[in-house]
Amino acid sequence: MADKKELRIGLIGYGFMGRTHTNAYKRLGDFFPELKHKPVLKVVCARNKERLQAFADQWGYESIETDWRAVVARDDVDAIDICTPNNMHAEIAIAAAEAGKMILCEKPLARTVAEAQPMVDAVEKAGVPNTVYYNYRRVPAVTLAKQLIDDGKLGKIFHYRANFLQDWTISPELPQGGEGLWRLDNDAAGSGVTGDLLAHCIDTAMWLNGGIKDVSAMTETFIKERVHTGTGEVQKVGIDDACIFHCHFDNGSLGLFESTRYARGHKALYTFEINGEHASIKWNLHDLSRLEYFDHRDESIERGWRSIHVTDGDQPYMDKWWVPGLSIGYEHSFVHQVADFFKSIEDGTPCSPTFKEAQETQKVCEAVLNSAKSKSWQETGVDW
Ligand code: SOE
Repeated sequence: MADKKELRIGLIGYGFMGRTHTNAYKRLGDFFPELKHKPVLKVVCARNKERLQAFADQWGYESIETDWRAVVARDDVDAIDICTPNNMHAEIAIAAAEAGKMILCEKPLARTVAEAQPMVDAVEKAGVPNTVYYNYRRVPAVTLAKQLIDDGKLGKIFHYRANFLQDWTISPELPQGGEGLWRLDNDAAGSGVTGDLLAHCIDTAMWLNGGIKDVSAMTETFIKERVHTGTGEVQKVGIDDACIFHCHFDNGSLGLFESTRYARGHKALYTFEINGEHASIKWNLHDLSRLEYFDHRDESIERGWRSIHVTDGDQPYMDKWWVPGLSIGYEHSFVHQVADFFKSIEDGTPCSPTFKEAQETQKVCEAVLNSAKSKSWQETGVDW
C-alpha cells in the first residue's frame, strides 16, 4: 500500500533478540496489510562496526551507528527498539523517552524495581507509546487460554503451575560475561533464571490469572565461580542458576513456579497448567500450537483431555497466516507483538505489557529474589 505512513525503527543491539524483532518488522506488512503504518529499518546500532555492517546488510537496515546516543538523537527515527543486555535498558529507554521516541524494549524491563521505576516515569511523562517484549502472551494457543479464562470456562481458579527449563549452562567451562554470555553475568543481567525465564512465566501468569500477592522462594547457584570474559579472571558467579517459588494470587489461587538452566535434556521447555473448578488447561512451548483442555462438564462417557490444534481462522491471530491445520511458530509471537503495537498507535491505546505492567513483573521477580535471600515470605506490592 503506497500511502502507508513510515514508522522508522532504530534497533539497538543485534543479538538473538535483535534478529527476532527485525524478523517481526520484516514480516509485518505482508501479513497485517490493514495496518496504516509500515516499519522502516532505518538504523541498527552496536559496537563492533564490521559485524554490525554485515548484520545491517543481511537484514536490510539502511544505516549503522556505533553509539546508541546517536540513534536516539536522530530525527529520522521514530521508535527505539532496545535489544541490549539488561544493564543498558534503563539509560537508553529514559533518553529515548526524553527525545520523544516510541520504545519497544526486550524483557525484562530492567535489573531491579528501582532501576525500572524511572523508566516507567519517563515514558509516562513523555507520553510516548511503549511496550515490553513478553512475547509468549501472543502465541495463539496462549492467547486462546486467556480467552477461555476470561469467558469463565474454567470457573474459579485454584492452581497455576509453570516451569521454564533449560540445560545450556551446565558446563563449568562456560565463561560468564560478554556477547551471548552476558546472561550469566549478574552485573549485566541483574539475576539469572528469575529475570530471564521466570519473568516470562510471571508475565503470562498475571495476565491470565491476576496479580501475585506474596511469594516464598529458594534459589541455587550450582557453579560458584566462572572465568569472566571481560577480565579473563575466575570470578564469583552472582546469578541464580535455578529458582523455585510458590505464591498466592490475589484471586485466592495458589501458584507454583520452577526455572533452571540445569535440567539436562530441556532446551526451552516453558509449560503452564491451570486448574479451575470446571476445567483445566495446559500448554507447552515445545508443542506451541496445541492447547490441552479438560472440561468436567462434558458428557461423562466422552470426558477427557482434548488437544486443541490452534490453527483455525477463528482462533487468535490465525486468520493472518495460512489455512486451518497449518502451524506457525516461535517467531510469529514477535510479529504479533509488533502488529499489536502498531495497531495500538493507530487506536491511541496502550500496548500491553507496557512499561508500567512490566514493572509489576519486576516487583514479583524482586520479591522472589528477596525471599530466597531472607528465607521468608515476601509481599510483592503488585498492583495488577
Ligand atoms: C535464554 O536462553 C532465552 O533466550 C531468554 O532470554 C528468552 O527470553 C527466552 O524466550 C528463551 O530463552
